[in-house]
Amino acid sequence: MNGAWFSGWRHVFKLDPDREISDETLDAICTSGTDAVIVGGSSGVTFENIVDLMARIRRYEVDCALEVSTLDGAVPGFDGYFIPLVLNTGRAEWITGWQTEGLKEYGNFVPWEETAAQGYVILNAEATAAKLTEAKTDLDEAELIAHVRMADRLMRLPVIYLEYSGKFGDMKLVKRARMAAVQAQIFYGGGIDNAERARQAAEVAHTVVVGNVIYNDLAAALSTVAAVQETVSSSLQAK
Ligand code: 1GP
Repeated sequence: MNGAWFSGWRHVFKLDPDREISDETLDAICTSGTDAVIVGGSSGVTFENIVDLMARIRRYEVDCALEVSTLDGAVPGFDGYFIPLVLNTGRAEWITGWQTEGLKEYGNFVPWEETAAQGYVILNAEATAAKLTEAKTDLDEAELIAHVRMADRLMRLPVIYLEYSGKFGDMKLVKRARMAAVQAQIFYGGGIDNAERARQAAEVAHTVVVGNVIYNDLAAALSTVAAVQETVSSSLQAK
């Protein structure tokens, strides 16, 4: 797609460094056949809990990336780094403010080839990230497509992340967003808690992110890997 280090990812598990995870569960996640594990969270993220989780994931071969969401959360040693920019907030510090602060401090150490900006559009008002950033979540289709074009065409961001964290989103809207994007890779995350929802998301997004269900129902979480991969391969075959 875009030749980037994450361009082949179809299924991703997201782990929150602020939540406990047993060795058995982590083993199942890292050996599940998922394309990658992203470490990231909206609250309680510290240098220490990121290092701790990274060291445990590093025992496995799976690709592992960090979503850098706090100034002291830039931990070396990951395969790749995502820098979220929240596009649907009126608060500039979440669009480029904190990111610029981070670059002032760590700009000389950024592994640019393995670092990518993510244009976040947060679409669930109840999500912690929505509250934190005061995101305007009630976007209609025209407003969402305008955000996608801003990210994809004007800002040329490599990733647009449609974030419904905690709630399964409107797949019709996600499809419209995907169709409006020309070069960006569309990540979808939120409320995927079974294989059927994973399949539906895989039909409309390039990359499907599964988070919360890992901590509530491991078997259901694991079932999403094959669901996404089968959906991707059947759509490739159909072409
Ligand atoms: C969260 O998009 C991810 O950032 C996944 O969402 O936790 O609802 O699966 P869930």
